[in-house]
Amino acid sequence: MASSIHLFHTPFACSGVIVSALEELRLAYGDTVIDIFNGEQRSESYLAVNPKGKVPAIRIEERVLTELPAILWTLDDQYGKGLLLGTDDPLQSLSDLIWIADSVHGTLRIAFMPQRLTSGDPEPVRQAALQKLAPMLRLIVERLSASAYWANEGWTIVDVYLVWIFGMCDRANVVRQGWPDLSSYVERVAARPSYRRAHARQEEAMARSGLVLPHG
Ligand SMILES: N[C@@H](CCC(=O)N[C@@H](CS)C(=O)NCC(=O)O)C(=O)O
Repeated sequence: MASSIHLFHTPFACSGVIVSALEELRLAYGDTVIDIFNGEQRSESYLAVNPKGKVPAIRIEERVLTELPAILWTLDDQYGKGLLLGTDDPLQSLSDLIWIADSVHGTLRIAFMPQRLTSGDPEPVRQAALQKLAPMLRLIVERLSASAYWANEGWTIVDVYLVWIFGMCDRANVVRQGWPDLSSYVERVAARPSYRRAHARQEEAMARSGLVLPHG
């Protein structure tokens, strides 16, 4: 029997990685848009779903899951068996997802919104985050410059998360000096049918909810 899946997300935020995963697996799901740009993640009704006050959250049957790596592992395990994380070494994909979600995304968030961490001048906080981020991004771009996808065996959902990270880098004004040209990598990942369906689905969710992205 098909399971009931409901995603709480903000179009084109990191929750878009989960939309891509659901589309890759061709799963049917309902969704609720959470407007994180206007504080809806801290509303009483959403905190009842995810007390951590972040998107994404996903309800599969009666269970609510949060944290991108845990959600992706669960979707792969229950519905994909390697379709998201690859078949060669899914545990390595999980480990990489945890590193991206925790270290890379976590540090990038500080570079993007340093004012959240200080009531004083945010610039030194931003600079410290950028400095911490630099070796992580170097590791990522060097690896991608030598292979078509993050995993040797080919596309995994890790690539979708990395493409989202690169978009965030641009919004956080991370200087790409010394980086190899990643445009063909980004185009390759964005050309995947599930990515395109996920894009359309998020556009549709935006139109339905009236959400406006602050960064256009
Ligand atoms: N550790 C969480 C992080 C999720 C996260 O950072 N979500 C952002 C959107 S990309 C969010 O909800 N931001 C709202 C806020 O921080 O108030 C995960 O892996 O799912």
